This record gives sequence, structure tokens and C-alpha cells, in this order.
Amino acid sequence: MTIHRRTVLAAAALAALATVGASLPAFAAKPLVIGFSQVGAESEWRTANTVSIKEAAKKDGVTLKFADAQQKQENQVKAIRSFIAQKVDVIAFSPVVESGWDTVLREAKAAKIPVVLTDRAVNVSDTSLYVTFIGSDFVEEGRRAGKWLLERAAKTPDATLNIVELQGTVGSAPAIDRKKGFEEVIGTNSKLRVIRSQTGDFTRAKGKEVMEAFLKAEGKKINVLYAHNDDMAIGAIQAIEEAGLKPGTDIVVISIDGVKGAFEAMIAGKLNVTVECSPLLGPQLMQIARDVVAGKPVPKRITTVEGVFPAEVAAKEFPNRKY
Ligand code: GYE
Repeated sequence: MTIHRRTVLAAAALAALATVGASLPAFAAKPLVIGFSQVGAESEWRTANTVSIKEAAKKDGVTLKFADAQQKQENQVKAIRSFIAQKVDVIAFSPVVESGWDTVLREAKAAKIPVVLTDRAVNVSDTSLYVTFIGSDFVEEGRRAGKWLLERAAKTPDATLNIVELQGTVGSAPAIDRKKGFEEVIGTNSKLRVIRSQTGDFTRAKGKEVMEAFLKAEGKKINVLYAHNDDMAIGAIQAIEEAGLKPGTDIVVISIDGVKGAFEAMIAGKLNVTVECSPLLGPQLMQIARDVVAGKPVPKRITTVEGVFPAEVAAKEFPNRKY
């Protein structure tokens, strides 16, 4: 082999290495690391939300450090502190309640780790403590539930409708806002009165238990149930049936989320309407996290687009539901 040939071969080998090298892991961008603190597993909605986030991370090659807080704020604070200690690239979380986040978010800011809120908002004096909030407009969801009832009430203009309300977790953004939006709309019709309102903590078991107490206290006076999520409505439907009444007929049932269980209840004639709230936030979260780390500007608020599904369309829509 001549010197010249060796040189050519060596150059070719080097060129080949360079091409291969570009796709070798050692040369590839380091995978993004996101620490995510989830509220818990209290509802069908939450389970779908967790699946969406885990699947999106997997699909995008993101390293996800996932912590389930079992509905406790103190667990979320601990998780966030551990993400700071681990120096993750982005911290994301769905805050169980709105208040009490200032200190830990200041710690994240001091560590220069961007925070993305998903699903639920926080109440902090300094909004620079988080980069963006991706999720639904809960006040609007409450209004949509109220509007559906206003239209229904218009068919019986002389009747007074007694409403019982099952609120979500005390102090959580969806409980506060869904109550507010609903009240704002039904307040325009003096025939619509909320006679009882209590928390059912977004779970089926609690929804059933509180509905049993409502039925004991108010019995047949109850015309409408407004539940802040489908799971509580489904629990309450059981309580209504056990009391010998027909949910969907004797008591009109309105709820929020639009999970499959709600569609099944509508098809069975036991639930009258569900206002959609999408838990499928995973892909958006991954995109935003990438943009934030790349230094791209992101909107402070990203609102999910959603609809309203009355029982009449349930059977037709059921096959299209993704959660
Ligand atoms: O409606 C409920 C869940 O924060 C939007 O939390 C979410 C709510 C959802 O437990 O089912």
C-alpha cells in the first residue's frame, strides 16, 4: 500500500466516523429531564392525565421523574425540593390546591429551574415564579354547566329548581372556579337555587357519601345535582338509585370532565350532560419544556380547547373518546 493510498483510506475512515459520530449517543443532545409532581389518582380524569404525560415523555425520549403526591400538598413540596436537588431541567406540577406555593417556587427560581404548571393554577403574588400554565379554563367550564341548566330550565319557566352541588377538593383551582362560573350564570334566573353545597373531594366514594347526606336532608326536594367532576356524579348516581329515585329523570345530573364513565352513564340515561375538560396535556407539556430549555418565548397561559356533551349525543360520540 502506497503512502498516498493509506492517506486516502485514513481520510475516508475519518469521514465515515464523522458521519456515524453525528448519530452516536455521545454526540447527541442530552435527553431532557422533567420532574413532574402529580396530584394523585383520585379520578378517571387524573389517571388519563398521568398516562398522557408518561406516554408523551416516552415518545419524545424525555427522562421523566414522576412523583404521586396522594392528594397532599406537603408531598408535592417535598417532590419539588427533590427535583431541585437532582437539578432537573424543568419542573412541572399540577398543584393540588391554589395557595401556599411561594416559598418552594422561590427555591426553584433561585436554582434557575423553570417551572411549568399543568392542569391547575396557583395563587402566588409573583407570577414570574412559573413560566407558563397549560390547562383548562375552569370558570368557563362552570359557566357551560350553568348555561346548559338555564336552557333546560327555560322549558319549565314557572318551576323552581333546587340544586345540590358536589364541590371538588377544597382550595383547588377547579373547585373554586367551577363553583364561581356556575353561580355567575344561574344567578341570572331566580328560579334556580343552590340548596346544599359540599365537597366530595373529586372521588366516587366521597361523591356517593355526600349525596346520601343530601338525600337524607332534602329528599325529593332535590331537582338537580351539579357535580364538579364525573367521578363524584357517578358516585352520587349510585346514592340516588339506592334512595329509590331515578338519576337523569327524577334528579337531573350535570357534571364536568367527559371521561368514558360519564358517557356510559349518559348512554344508560343516568347522567344528563358532561362538560369536557381534557386531561391529554402530555404532548403540550413536552413541547413547552423543550421550548423553555431552548430559550424560546412561551405564552404565560395555554388554554385547552373543549366542548359540551349532552346525553343525546353520547352514543354517537362514545367511540371517539380518548379518555
Ligand atoms: O376535573 C377532576 C380531577 O384538576 C381538572 O381534577 C382537574 C380535576 C378533574 O380530580 O376529575
